[in-house]
Amino acid sequence: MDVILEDVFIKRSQQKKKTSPLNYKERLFVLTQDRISYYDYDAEKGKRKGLKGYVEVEKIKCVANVFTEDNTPSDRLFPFQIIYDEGPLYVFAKSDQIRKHWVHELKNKVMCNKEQMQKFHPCFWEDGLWKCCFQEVKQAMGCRVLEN
Ligand code: 4IP
Repeated sequence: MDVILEDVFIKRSQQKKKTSPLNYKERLFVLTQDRISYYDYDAEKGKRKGLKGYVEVEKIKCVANVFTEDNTPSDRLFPFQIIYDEGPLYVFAKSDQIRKHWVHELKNKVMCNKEQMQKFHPCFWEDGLWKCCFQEVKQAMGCRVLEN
């Protein structure tokens, strides 16, 4: 499949299980026509290693920036979220320009998806609540209208 975009990002663990750890890993993200895939990455050799996960483009319901919190480490200043049925996948770009590029490209690709969200959460889901609206249910309806 042709590669549309490829960049090294930090990603937050999706915490699919209640017991999953909250951690951040450097991964190589590759956008193709159908999928966003992320791979383990050898930074020294600049080489792609094993596939760690992927999200199908047609399952994405929303793509948006996330509000950067105070005292954020310098490698996590440009977060964005890819929301699909599993919840949000949080990704951190190295610059605002790279983030803009990905968000723009992804928004274009998901524009015609069946399930789209009108509202989203502009802050992170963390420690069992949404930091924007303090709702304690992960599936809780977004608290801000998504602008395009
Ligand atoms: C893992 O932590 C990694 O962060 C995984 O990310 C992540 O999977 C796991 O989350 C999390 O438990 P450990 O390496 O310390 O085990 P990656 O796959 O990039 O290595 P996701 O789902 O975020 O890809 P859960 O929720 O899958 O358990």
